[in-house]
Amino acid sequence: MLKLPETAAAAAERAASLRAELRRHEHLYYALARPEVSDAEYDALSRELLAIEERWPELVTPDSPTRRVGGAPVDGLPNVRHEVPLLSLENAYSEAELDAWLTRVTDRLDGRLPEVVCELKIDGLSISLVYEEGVLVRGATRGDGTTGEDVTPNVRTIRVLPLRLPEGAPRLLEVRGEVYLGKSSFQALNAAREEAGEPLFANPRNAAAGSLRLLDSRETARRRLSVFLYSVARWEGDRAPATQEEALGALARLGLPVNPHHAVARSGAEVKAFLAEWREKRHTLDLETDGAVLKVSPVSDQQRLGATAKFPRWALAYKFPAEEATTRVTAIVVQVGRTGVLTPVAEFEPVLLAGSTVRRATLHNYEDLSRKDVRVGDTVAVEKAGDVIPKVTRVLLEKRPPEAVPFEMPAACPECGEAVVREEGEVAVRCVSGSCPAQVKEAIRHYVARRAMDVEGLGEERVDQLLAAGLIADVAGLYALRAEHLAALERWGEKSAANVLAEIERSKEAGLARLLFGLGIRHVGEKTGRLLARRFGAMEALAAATEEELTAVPEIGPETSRSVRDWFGLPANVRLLSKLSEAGVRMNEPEGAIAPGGPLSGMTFVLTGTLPRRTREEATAAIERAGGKVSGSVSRKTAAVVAGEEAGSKLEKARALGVPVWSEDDLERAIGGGR
Ligand code: 0OX
Repeated sequence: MLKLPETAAAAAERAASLRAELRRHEHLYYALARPEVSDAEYDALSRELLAIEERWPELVTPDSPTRRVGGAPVDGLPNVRHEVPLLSLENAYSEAELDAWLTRVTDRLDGRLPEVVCELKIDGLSISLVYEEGVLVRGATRGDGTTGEDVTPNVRTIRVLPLRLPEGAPRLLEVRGEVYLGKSSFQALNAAREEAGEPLFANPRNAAAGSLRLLDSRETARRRLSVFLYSVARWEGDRAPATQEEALGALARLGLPVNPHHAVARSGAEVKAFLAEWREKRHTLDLETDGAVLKVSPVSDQQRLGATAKFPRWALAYKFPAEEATTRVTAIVVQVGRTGVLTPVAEFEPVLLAGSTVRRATLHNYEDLSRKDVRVGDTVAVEKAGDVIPKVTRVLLEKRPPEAVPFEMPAACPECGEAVVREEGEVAVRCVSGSCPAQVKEAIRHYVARRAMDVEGLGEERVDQLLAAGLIADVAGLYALRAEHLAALERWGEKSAANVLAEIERSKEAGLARLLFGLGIRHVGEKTGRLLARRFGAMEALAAATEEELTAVPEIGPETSRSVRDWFGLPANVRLLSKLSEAGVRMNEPEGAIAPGGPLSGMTFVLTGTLPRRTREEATAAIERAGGKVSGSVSRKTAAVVAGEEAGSKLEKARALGVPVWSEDDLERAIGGGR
């Protein structure tokens, strides 16, 4: 049972601290995709806050995390109002909570437990689809349950989803379901992102959410999203289903994808048998499930039970307990990443966890490690909660051998032996040596990535080969490679050697913006690379810029400015730039690429819909090269809204404000024809 604070003052203090804690976890989960606690731990905090707010209503604040049902819609995608709101589900984490729900349902239905449909709960992202006269006309995310985001063009790219229903479909059908990414597609997507030097998704759920909410549906189409539909929100037409069981059957008959793993239970025991069956078996599926959703089947009983402010009373999400196993730590090794950050990793005796054998788990950083005080020889609990990445949750202190000593982070980099540093206010310990082999490899991979210098044909394996053969020691080494060196390597032929050399040659013209991104300067991503290139025009001017001049560039903060200054302050980096320049790598933007006084200078544009020829990124780059800016929202100051097919509310807003609407051709003419 929850223990409430004794006094109102203590309650106020506890509520404030719970709110701060919940917000921090929300940020970690939604914004950073790096949750520190399981859903169950989050819910426990949330329930405690709710209990305090119920007992002391005067403590409720309108922005309390308990007042919010889901993520608020973000800028960029048009909003849509849901005709029938999407409620959330009440969670149960134990058999006792499940029993309490079964009892509540039974009591409210005069002592009778109706049939309960048990469905595996897919860990994805809720979606609402509308079919009018059998045609898919709208797909929307859940948003806050009342207003979601219009993702129709993206939903249309999901292959398993029919765009048109067969004869006999109801006049109007609104169905709800879950968009997800299969485990294998998730792994393939992350592998490709790694290859391209792009940040990885933490788990399939985040990858699915990120993919569905892209502004460019062509990119969504490449992501192999799937969907399972599980409920009827509106059915206008004959033969509306009278039970959840019939609804699933009707959806399947209309050709809509329905999860085949569901069952009808006629008693609490049958519900539990379903849960027991799937607790382990779920790991054999190619999708992530974190529990089961139990639904009172007859619609008439659903209506009698009704809903609370947040949840339908007739449905419950039963979450499987986080998978936990215990094992012994055999070693703690320290890995060095591209940015030089040292990450401690626990290696342990192989153990079966959530359907796969795990041998190691990240300990995140030194702070995390010392807080948990994990030592070699310790027996630890390892958990895999929703995430694919296992983590060490705690040490079983009673099993600690007497000789176990606290782990110390090395003072020198395990890869290159140089001293490591820990910057003030940062948890990360890093190696700052520019010649550290671990960093060199990652630096090269980042440099050749598609969005940086775009050298095709140099994947991880080939970079490893070049390094092992001693053919390159830094990115400048790429430009000294010769065909005969490459052709002599295993699995390379003359043709692939020639192709890669041509790509390397071509990369010399990539221009300053890409080069800055490719150099891997901390805090300089693609966009910052473009901003700096536009402001300074040439590497020399940037190298000479003071921190104040850098901070004066709109959207460049003090952290980035300092990092850029620090980077140019290291002699090894200056030497690297001279080598690149001597090799013929362009140190400014190609002629006319970025025009401070360009044809669009001082003008802000908003893009909406799908343009016929350019992706959103390409259009943005073209506008920026011509001196213009791109913003996410329309205002009176917007120079023009560039609209393509499927343009949404931004187009309406532009018309309402009298902002000019351009086609891609209009944009082309304004820029002067160049891409
Ligand atoms: C899932 C899932 C989620 C609609 C009616 C009550 C809640 N993640 O698999 N939600 C629902 O049902 C909603 N069913 C599911 N299977």
